Amino acid sequence: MNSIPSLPPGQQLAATGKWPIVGERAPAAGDTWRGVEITGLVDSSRHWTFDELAQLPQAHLATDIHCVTRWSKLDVRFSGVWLDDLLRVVGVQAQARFISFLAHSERAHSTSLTLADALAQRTLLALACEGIPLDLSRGGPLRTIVRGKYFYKSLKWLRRIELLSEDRLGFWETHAGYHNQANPWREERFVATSPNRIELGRRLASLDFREANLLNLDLSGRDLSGMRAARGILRNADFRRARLQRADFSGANLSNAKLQDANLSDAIFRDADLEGADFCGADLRGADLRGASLFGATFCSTVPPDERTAAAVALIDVRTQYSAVALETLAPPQAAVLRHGTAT
Ligand SMILES: Nc1nc2c(c(=O)[nH]1)N[C@H]1C(S)=C(S)[C@@H](COP(=O)(O)O)O[C@H]1N2
Ligand SMILES: [Mo]
Repeated sequence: MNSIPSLPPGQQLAATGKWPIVGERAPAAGDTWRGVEITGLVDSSRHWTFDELAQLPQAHLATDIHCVTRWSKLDVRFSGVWLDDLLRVVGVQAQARFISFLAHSERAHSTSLTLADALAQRTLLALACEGIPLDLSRGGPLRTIVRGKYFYKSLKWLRRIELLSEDRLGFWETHAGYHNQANPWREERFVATSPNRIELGRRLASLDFREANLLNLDLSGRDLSGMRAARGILRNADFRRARLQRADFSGANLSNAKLQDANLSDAIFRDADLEGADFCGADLRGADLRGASLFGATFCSTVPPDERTAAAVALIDVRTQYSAVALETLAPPQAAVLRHGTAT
C-alpha cells in the first residue's frame, strides 16, 4: 500500500479532480474589479492594478487546502505576489496588529488575520493556480491563499487590505460562528457558542426547527422522530444516536453535522447542505438525499477497526435515494457505501 499523506484531524481527501466551490460563486455584478488597495495603519496607502501585480516577480506556493467542511486537497500550486512584499512598499505602522481582507462581492465578504499570522510568507495574493489564471468562480483575478489555516481565511476577489490596531471579524466568523484562529491541526472550526436556550426549549417542545438558525446544537441521543427542520441552518449539530425517523431537513444546512448511529430512516434531506456530515453507523434506509451536497461527507469510518466504537458503516437500502452527481464528489470509499449499500 502507498503511504497515506498526513491530513489534519477530521479531514479527508476530496475525490480526485474534484474541487468544490464554497461560499460565494461569483464577484459582485455590475461594477468591475479594479485591483487592490492597501490602506489603514500604513505610511502611505497604495493601489495596484492587475497588470501591475502581474509584472512583479511571481512567487510560487504549493500548499494543502483544508476546508472547514472536512475535504482537503493536497499540494495545490498557486503563483502570485507575497503579501510581505506589498506591505514593505506601503510601510506598516507600529500600532498595526491585525489585517482585514475585503472582497469585491455582493455581501462585501471579508476575513481577517493577525498581522503575525499573515506574514512570513504565509499569505500569497494569487493570480494563478496550476499555471493558469484563476477562474472567476475561484476568486479570480485575485484571491488570497493563506497556508496553515482553514480555507475560509483565503478570500476570493480581493479588493482591499486594511491594517488595523483592533481585529475586525470577517463574514463567516461573525455570521456562522467560524473560529477566528482556524488552525486545522487543532480543529479550530467553530467557536463553542451554545444555542439560545429559550428558542431551543420552544422548538424542542414542538419539534419545529424550520428556518431555525442554531449553531452547535447538541441533540445527541434524543427522540426527534418526525422533526421538521426544512431550511434550518444547523451547522455543526450533534445528532449522534438520535431518533430522526421521517425528519424533514429539506434545504437545511447540516454542514459538519454528527449523525453517527442516528436513525434516519425515511428522513428527507432534499437539497440539503450535508458537507462534512458524518453518517457512520446511521440508518439511512428509505432516506431521500436527492440534490443534497455531500462534499466531505462520511458514510464509513476511516478509523482503524480496533479503535471503532459503534457500527462504522451507514445502513443503506434500495429505497435510499441520492443523485449520481453527489456520488462523484465523494471520496471513493465513501461513494462505495452509497453505491453498494451495506451488508448486514
Ligand atoms: N469572497 C469570498 N471569499 C471566500 C468565501 C466566500 O464566500 N466569499 N468562502 C470561503 C470559504 S468557506 C472557502 S472553503 C473558500 C472556497 O474557495 P473555492 O470556492 O475556490 O473552493 O473560499 C473562502 N473565501
Ligand atoms: Mo470553507
